[in-house]
Amino acid sequence: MSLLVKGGTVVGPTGTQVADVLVEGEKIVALLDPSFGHSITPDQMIDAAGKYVIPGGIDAHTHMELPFGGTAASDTFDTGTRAAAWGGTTTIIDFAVQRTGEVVQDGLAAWHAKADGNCHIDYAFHMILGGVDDDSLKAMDQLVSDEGVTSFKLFMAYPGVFYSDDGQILRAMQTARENGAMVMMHAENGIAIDVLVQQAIARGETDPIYHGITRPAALEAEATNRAIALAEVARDCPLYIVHLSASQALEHVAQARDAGRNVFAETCPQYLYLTLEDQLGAPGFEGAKWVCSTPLRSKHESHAKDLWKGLRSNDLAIVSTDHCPFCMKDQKELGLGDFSKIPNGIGGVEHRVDLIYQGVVDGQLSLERWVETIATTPARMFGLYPRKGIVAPGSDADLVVYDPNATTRISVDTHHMNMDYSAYEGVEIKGRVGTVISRGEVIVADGNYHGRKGRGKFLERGLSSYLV
Ligand code: DUC
Ligand code: ZN
Ligand code: ZN
Ligand code: ZN
Repeated sequence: MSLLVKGGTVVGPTGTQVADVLVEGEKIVALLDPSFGHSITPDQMIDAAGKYVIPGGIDAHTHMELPFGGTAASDTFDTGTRAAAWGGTTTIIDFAVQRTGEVVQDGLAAWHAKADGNCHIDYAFHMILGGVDDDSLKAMDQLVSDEGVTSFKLFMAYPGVFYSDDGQILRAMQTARENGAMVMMHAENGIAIDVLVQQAIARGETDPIYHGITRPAALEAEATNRAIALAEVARDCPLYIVHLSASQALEHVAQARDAGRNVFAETCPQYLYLTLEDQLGAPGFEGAKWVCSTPLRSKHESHAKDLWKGLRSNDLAIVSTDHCPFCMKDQKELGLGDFSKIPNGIGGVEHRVDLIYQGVVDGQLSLERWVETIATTPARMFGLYPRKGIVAPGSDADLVVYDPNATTRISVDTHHMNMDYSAYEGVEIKGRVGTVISRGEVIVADGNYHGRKGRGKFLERGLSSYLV
């Protein structure tokens, strides 16, 4: 089966070119210069004239079905990967969870059982360590060598749930330094945050907005700095800060990077587009829609502006979503009268490619940097390159034909995520995902869905190509 994506502007991390992209089976086999002419008669042809052809998006941070606060994230691997496909994302890296007290490999097996046969696009796993001890350190080695899981997330937040103390973090970092894995960090000082949360509740400050107010930027910055210091002590263990939201945290990352350290970070669309004031302005309990951790930051500070700058300077390498959706009904509502019981998370896996393209329209990013932050760098950072993340011969034919002249309006009425609201309701974007191809198969075209659950494959990852 051959497929020709004809006449589009192919965008890669280093430049653009008008080319016909020839696909045979699941792979890209050639990029042909149309001005030379060729006589290929493919089985299927897609006209991409006037459009961009980019590698399928890679969302390196999702939480399908994550158990949290007595409920579970509302997208299954079925609904969540289908929504991702609609939005031009053809690979996700989800977080498998070792619950505290559980054997790491059992946690991984449980995640495989959730995803197996249910995914519409390809998928891989990071592993959340719910505790660091001799057994989990040994398990880290085994996952890296045998399971294709080469990154481990630790939490400086959520005492009593996922939390690791500094000694545990240091030991995990030392192990990662030896086996080549990446340590991913949720960097917020959870011990101090819990004090602020208890004090707020005691004062009767129970509305959703107090979630953000009790998680100040200073406590994200402090934890980020501490994680960077611990990684340095672990002989420069590779460290990746997830969902970075605050300017002060970014400054610590930038400083470490300027010193040549093995420190990387991602941000998410919610921190680029949504603010604490949007949440504050919402009536009644509506603010719960935007309860996530790290929290939304104030528009009266320079966070969003600094995050865009960080994306340009590569102090922020990647945009992921931290897709962790909960419905208002029966889920966010668990926190009526007590914000600390609102399950934390925003769903956005469907909108990342569009929302970051809006950064191109707004003059924040180049076309090349758009592709790099949503596809190429995630592939390189997490050991999927060059199979994924690039439009090049030999790579998987994961392609998005992107229409810069169409518009997208985000709404709960039209999205495909299993959520009863949209965090971006009414937002309009210039640009729209057109055709989506996953391993050579057209899964979205002309506003119709042609994919199916179970076609997505588990990807064993190698080590990060960013490590020194
Ligand atoms: N943050 C969220 O918003 N949700 C799930 C976990 C996390 O760290
Ligand atoms: Zn987190
Ligand atoms: Zn710098
Ligand atoms: Zn997360």
